Amino acid sequence: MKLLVATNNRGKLAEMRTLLNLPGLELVTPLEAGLPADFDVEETGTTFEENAILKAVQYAQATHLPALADDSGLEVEALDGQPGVYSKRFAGEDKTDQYRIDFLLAKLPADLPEGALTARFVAAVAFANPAGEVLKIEKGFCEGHITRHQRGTNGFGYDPIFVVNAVNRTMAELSAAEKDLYSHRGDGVTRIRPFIEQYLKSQI
Ligand code: ITT
Repeated sequence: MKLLVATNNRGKLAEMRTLLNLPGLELVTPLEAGLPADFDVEETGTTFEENAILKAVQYAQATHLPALADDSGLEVEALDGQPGVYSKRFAGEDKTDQYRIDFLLAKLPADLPEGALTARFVAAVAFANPAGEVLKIEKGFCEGHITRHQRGTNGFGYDPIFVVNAVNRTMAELSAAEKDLYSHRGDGVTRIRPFIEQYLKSQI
């Protein structure tokens, strides 16, 4: 069965490939499914779930393939949960990951010690059938805190400034396999994977 990975984000796509390495499942990118390179879904929701559903539905309808979408972001307690669903756009449109990191660090209250900069990564993953009906949605989390001294070069996005509490290393210092084990995306996809396996069996 073909499954469209409904994302334009290369980092997410690479992680999804490992997390969804299931016998009989062929992962297809939007380009491979014939969508134009500028195909995009307007993320008008105010929650991760709403945006994941918007993406899963519109990508499935556009390709007539089952689609899995991820909407994710970073919630920083000292910033009242920002940037949250606006993690990509928070610092303005079309910025680099480094620009977004610097922008976020500049917003942190100067008096808070690093250990108090509690944060978490959140991912909502939604599965839609080829008719664009959402059949399953799950959420995943990763608890940690922000460091003002970025470390590591793996991963993408805010990974270099997010310290994973469980291992006391930044997400960007983790190998790909370690990130899958601890990350919000790993958590969310692991939760939805049994459903995808079941759906796959029902299609044979
Ligand atoms: P798609 O909508 O095409 O999937 P996107 O990058 O626009 O790609 P989102 O709207 O879900 O995805 O925005 C998520 C942003 O949150 C992403 O661009 C990163 O800045 C950040 N983010 C999400 N997951 C992350 C991770 O695992 N590591 C670091 N940053 C992450």
